[in-house]
Amino acid sequence: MHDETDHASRQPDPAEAPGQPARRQFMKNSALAGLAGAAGLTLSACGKQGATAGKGAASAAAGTAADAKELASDQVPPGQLDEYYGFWSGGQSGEVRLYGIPSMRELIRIPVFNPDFTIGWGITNESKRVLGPNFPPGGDCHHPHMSQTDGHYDGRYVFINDKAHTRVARIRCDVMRTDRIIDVPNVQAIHGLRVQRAPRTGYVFANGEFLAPAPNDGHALEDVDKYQTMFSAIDGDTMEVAWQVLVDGNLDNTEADYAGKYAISTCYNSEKGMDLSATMQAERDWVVVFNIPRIEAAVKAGQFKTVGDSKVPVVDGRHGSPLTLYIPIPKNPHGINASPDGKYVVANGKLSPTVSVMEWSRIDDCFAGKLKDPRDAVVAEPEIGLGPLHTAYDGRGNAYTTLFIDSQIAKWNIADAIAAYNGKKVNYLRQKIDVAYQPGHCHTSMGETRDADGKWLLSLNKFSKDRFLPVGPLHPDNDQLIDISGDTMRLVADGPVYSEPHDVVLLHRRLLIDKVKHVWDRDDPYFADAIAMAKRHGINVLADSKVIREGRKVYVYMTSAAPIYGINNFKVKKGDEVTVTVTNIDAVEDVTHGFCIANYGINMEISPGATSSVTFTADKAGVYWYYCTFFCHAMHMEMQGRMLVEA
Ligand code: K7E
Ligand code: CUA
Ligand code: CA
Repeated sequence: MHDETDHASRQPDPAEAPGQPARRQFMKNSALAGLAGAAGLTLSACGKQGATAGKGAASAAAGTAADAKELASDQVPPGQLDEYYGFWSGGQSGEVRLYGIPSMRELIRIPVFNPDFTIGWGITNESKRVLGPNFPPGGDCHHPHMSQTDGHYDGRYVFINDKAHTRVARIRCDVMRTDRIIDVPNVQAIHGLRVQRAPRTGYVFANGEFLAPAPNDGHALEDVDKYQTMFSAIDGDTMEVAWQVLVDGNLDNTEADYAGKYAISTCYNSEKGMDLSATMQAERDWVVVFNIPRIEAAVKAGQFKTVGDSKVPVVDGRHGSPLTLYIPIPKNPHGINASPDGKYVVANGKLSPTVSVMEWSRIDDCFAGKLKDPRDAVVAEPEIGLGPLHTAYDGRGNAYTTLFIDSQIAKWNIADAIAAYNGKKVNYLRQKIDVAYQPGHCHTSMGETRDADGKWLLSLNKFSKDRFLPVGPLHPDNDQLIDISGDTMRLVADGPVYSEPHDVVLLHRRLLIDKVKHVWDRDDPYFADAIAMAKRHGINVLADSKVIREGRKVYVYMTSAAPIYGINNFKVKKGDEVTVTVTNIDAVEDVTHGFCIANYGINMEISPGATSSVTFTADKAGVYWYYCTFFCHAMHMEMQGRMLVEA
């Protein structure tokens, strides 16, 4: 484990200081006073209960301690708004969840890869246009990231991967709805995903994780030497794969620089191992840096091939290519995170207790041939603790690294780590805080942009064990909110979450609050197909409620205005293909209607101003009531009608 750490001296661990209570007792309330004494701190308020006391009471409780800064509160009083938006990966659910921070209240869920009966995702024609005709039944989301312009969040889109089906999705932030999902060809399992920061997004970078033959058509099943994977750049505007880069080894997480020149990915399987022990043979794997201008030039010059049916240009970025740089990194590295000052990028060692700090300008020098050894791009390799997975930043020169095995987050200083690497006797470790338990990602408020503001840190813990009421063998994850605004990290709140959000982004509300629509625009492209279809039938969806038959196809157009549909009943024949198009003409904020046909497996949401449509076969004769599923009016229960299906 302690390989490759010649430069990293073992540092005194602040969490193991003598006199510090054992970490189990740490969590017991009786130990809080002791901790405050031992650490020279006063905890002005503790967690949800104490923090409600408000400014005055909290300051009074803080007394005369040296660090009198009051503990920030997760409490957001009734009627007040959270300061931050949080986009949570929904993990295996295939959705994205929108939270308010610091309250950690779930605001809405955004169905992405998953069917969702609340809004009819996977049922409506509008959602099927996004999901595709034969969409798989779910997804495995890891990495949500918002589009950026010049290293600032720009509030346009959030992109997210689906590892389970090798897809990438885009969510429109103005309506919080998924508007594109694409399959990424020639690879298997998109894991790492990041966006180009500058000049804008631009590209969405996506790592193909698993090694397989390409095309993966049954040839070379046992011929492991022929297995490969690729790095993909997707055009964030068109959602088409712009190019792919064939690499050595596999690809885990990815990151981009702040200049728009590089993307960089970790590889834990440089061995091309086919089982666990084989992937752990090498003391160093690597990160691979992608030189975007050079790759674009190579594609332009026709220096690419294509694979199978795919038309995507594939350039060769394996060892020796001028398009890539392989930097050896210990050992099975996982997360990779660029610092918000635009200078450094940190690979997290996982099986090594170290993280590797690389400087972008030295990566420039490696590509330019001024530095011969790719390891010269490494400017520090501090020993942090056991199982470093991901790192986040506060914009004040400090980094926060999750330690999966230690169940801690380590705060360390980048400049001091570089000084230590250069032989200076400095302690780069600032603090370690226990988290409960086994953290994966951590993320700071605005921390992946130039606007990193160092207020909040979220630790996304895989295990919650004893932290919540027992709920059966499947436990929630525990996302912990940590105040990092002062010199010391302080735990503020625990938040149970349904499995398994790997990652989040936290952004200040000012970036989105005015961009989010309160009702749909009538000319929104999201339902433009339904409007075009109505036009072909001579229908004005805002006024007309009408049934049109074309052979075995029946088109039912109706308005919805609380508490009544424009059509009270319609008649079709068994076997007809029926398309129901409902337009919510209550263009009033928050007056949403639903349209559910009992015993027909159909439900869809029609938000104010929207048009929603669904096509199905009327395969059962009889009387079927349709009704409104969103409580919209005192007479909501009476908002109903009948579909009469003739035998
Ligand atoms: Cu570390 Cu998929 Cu980002 Cu999980 S990955 S933790
Ligand atoms: Cu419309 Cu309930
Ligand atoms: Ca390895």
